[in-house]
Amino acid sequence: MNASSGPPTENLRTYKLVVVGDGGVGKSALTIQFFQKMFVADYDPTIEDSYIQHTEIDGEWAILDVLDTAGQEEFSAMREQYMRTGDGFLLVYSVTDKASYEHIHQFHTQILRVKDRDSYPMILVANKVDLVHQRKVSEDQGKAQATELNIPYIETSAKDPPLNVDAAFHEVVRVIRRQTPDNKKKKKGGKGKLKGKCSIL
Ligand SMILES: Nc1nc2c(ncn2[C@@H]2O[C@H](COP(=O)(O)OP(=O)(O)O)[C@@H](O)[C@H]2O)c(=O)[nH]1
Ligand SMILES: [Mg+2]
Repeated sequence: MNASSGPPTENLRTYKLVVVGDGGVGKSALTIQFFQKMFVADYDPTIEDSYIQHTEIDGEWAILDVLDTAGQEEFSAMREQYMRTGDGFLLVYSVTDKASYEHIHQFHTQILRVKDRDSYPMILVANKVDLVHQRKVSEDQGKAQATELNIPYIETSAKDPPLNVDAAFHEVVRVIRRQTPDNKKKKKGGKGKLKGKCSIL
């Protein structure tokens, strides 16, 4: 029997979340702040690791299985593999690094291509907003890109005191939960894609 407090142990849905973005934007700092409630100033940039935790989101317990990605090889089999298995994605850039902001659409495009879908649960995460004097990407620019990609936007800081770190992870789970069977449909009319479309005469 379970004790009355704490998460239930049965029938919990597991959400596989993947944190993507350029190197140095704070993917590991956000992930470790979420799981271990501490800020790591210098986490090895080459370590790719996953973390699992029971979490209650909007009164409903879930298992969050989060992959903190690392590495730059854009078209590696590794990257496609984690994109295939993710249920939801945090697209992270740093507000101090314009290039990381500009690279977001590439991650977005690649995820949709790997998933063969028109949309997929993702959120745009503008990290390092504590560094106000080094800021290169404004809130308006962040929101504009989120609107263009049709995904939610959130500003975070992984540094203590953390800002919106839990909120970012929880929001992706909400987006996954809100998926309707209709927007789970595969991409329609993709050019050159004939699979499953042969008609039987
Ligand atoms: N000031 C500040 N520094 C951050 C923040 N997030 C990460 N950093 C720092 O930025 C550097 C890169 O972070 P890291 O998490 O390793 O980036 P990753 O390569 O995307 O995993 C490290 O020195 C972090 O301490 C943040 O929100 N605010
Ligand atoms: Mg890292």
